[in-house]
Amino acid sequence: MISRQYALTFLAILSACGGGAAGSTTGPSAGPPPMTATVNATPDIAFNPSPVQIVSGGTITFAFGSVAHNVYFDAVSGAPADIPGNNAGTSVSRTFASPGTYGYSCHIHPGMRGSIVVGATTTGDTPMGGGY
Ligand SMILES: [Cu+2]
Repeated sequence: MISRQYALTFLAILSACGGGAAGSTTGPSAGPPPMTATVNATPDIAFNPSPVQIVSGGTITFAFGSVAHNVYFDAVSGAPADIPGNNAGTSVSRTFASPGTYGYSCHIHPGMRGSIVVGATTTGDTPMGGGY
């Protein structure tokens, strides 16, 4: 597994930044996006927040409230499995293994859309050439 490498990388980045509150979502956009994030599917017929950023290999948890929603990802390479049906009062997680932008929509409510931006696992670490 690569979790050990992840941990070391994160430690290095955190100490390089210094002083910043780990996991803060209100600070300037320095450092990598988080490993996990929660998207609320709200009774207001919206996904919030959107877009939301995580690192490659990170997990999004969709938190469904009192009004039923579902999540169908746009047909792009690397998109995870859809969350079909009527989901209310539950949470469902999906993992994003590849960098990219993943749009999705609720098929119950036309126009209810969101997007997830999956960044590279590390920023500027060991450039291998032919990168982005
Ligand atoms: Cu919906």
